[in-house]
Amino acid sequence: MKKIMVTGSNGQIGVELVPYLRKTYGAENVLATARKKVPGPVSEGGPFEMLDVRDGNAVAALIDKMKIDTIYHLAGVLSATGEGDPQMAWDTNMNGLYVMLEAARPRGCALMFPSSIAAFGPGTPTKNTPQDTIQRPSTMYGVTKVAGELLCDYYHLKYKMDTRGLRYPGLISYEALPGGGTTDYAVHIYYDAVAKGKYTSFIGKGSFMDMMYMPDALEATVKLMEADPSKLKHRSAFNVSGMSFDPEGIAASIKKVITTFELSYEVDPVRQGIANSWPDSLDCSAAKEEWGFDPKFDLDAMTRDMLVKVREKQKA
Ligand code: AKB
Repeated sequence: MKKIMVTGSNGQIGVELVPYLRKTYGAENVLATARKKVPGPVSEGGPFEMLDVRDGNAVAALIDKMKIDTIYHLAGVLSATGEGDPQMAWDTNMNGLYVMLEAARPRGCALMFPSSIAAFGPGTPTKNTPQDTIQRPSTMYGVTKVAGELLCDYYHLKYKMDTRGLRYPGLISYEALPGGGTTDYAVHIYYDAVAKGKYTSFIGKGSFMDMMYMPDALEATVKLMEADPSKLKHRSAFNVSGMSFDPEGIAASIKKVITTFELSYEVDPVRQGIANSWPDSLDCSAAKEEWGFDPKFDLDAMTRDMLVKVREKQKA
């Protein structure tokens, strides 16, 4: 059985990936790590350790202690937070990744790297964005994602390390709120739709971005890590997406369930600028062909599920 370590386990993906991995591989085989211990399934449902991913000695000691063979390296700072403090974003995202790669390399661990649609930039074709295309991002977060993709590919080429990764779009989920991202509006809108029947969007009308519902993201992440390596032509940066919409599109979907829902705008120039630099919709054919990426949720199916789950959460 695999012995897995997850970093950044308290984040939006981590709080769901850790239980998903524990269910799949056995709770005792999945070590969750994070900078802080937060009561809940991540710290209580299996092994947990506090970890700063920039601390190479601590990372190496944990890999050795738990005989880890696979790392899901989720710790990182998102786009809007990264623009607020670019130096901190570089330190966490790049130094953290470098430390993880250097600890994983001599120990033969596989490593999953979460890249993002942020790895693209204003010069990238915006519609049906190809798997291999121009990548000149204009945010520090995007710079760390392109550099991370390249670094992981390099470790595979140079050291034959089993590095793999996805370019996540905006992820929509109800277990934990995202923090500091540009696509976060597409989560907040469901919470406000249930609580207030209206939402004020910080992203403007007509700004299309790729999104995916968390169940599809979890399945895709583990499917990639389980994929037959002989089928992988790409490694560290697969385009994946479940849907593409703008604020009007998600509002129209919510209105099918909450007919009185109202959307207004108070555009945040920083996050709008970031959104403008990202693709409208990705071409995910490489992920489909090389390892069978197969998302199930479209916008309306996700909306129906999110509204039920957020309602349950707000009642609790
Ligand atoms: C963000 O908005 O920063 C993230 C991402 C798309 O990487 N959700």
